[in-house]
Amino acid sequence: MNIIKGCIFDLDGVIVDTAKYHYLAWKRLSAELGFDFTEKDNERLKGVSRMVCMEILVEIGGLSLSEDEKHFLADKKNSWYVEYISGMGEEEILPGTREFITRIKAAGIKTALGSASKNAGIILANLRLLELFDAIIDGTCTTKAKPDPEVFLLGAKALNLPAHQCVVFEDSQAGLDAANNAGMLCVGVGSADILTGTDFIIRGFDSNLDDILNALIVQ
Ligand code: B16
Ligand code: MG
Repeated sequence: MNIIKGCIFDLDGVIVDTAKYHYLAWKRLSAELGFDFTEKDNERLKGVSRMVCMEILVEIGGLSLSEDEKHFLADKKNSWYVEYISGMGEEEILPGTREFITRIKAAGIKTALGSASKNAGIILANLRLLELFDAIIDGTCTTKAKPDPEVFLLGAKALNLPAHQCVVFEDSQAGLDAANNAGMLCVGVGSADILTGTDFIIRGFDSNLDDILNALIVQ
């Protein structure tokens, strides 16, 4: 009996490390605004939407900005980010990821992307991964940021599956909270010292995932 019929993957931190490009662009913006933005600060931006990131930056910099100014600055950051990711290629796919998704598809499992990024389409196209997903739910389809479950519930709907038959792969705490809020199983991608509320935890897709596959899918 198969328990899980759909896998929903986060993008940044699960399929590819775009966090480094987000960091460069937010750091460039903060430098222009006259304050420092550290890698530790960048951790707070993982998995959350662009405008939530902007609010966090405003807090870190102690800024007082109008809504229009925040949107203007977030657009500026995004134009730099898009410039940085334009050179990405297949070599930046995190090790084992393509092979894992190919393997579960061959086992009859449906696949969806569940990302907060409005740039997910460009990134997947650059990585030549678009064809591996049955559905793509990204920041252009959602109105609520993780930890709201919207992105994953839309993913399950697009796959025509109930939430309890889906498992989410996520690297951010906001994303894991979103998966739990959606009533889905979740696999944390990262360290058990940092991530909480996971059903399973993996370091990445280059490790031996047979136990997890057996537990979730092949029973
Ligand atoms: P964009 P994910 C998220 O991607 C990133 O983790 C987060 O840092 C970023 O702010 C968000 O996408 C929005 O990205 O500015 O490209 O729309 O982890 O949900 O795949
Ligand atoms: Mg992520």
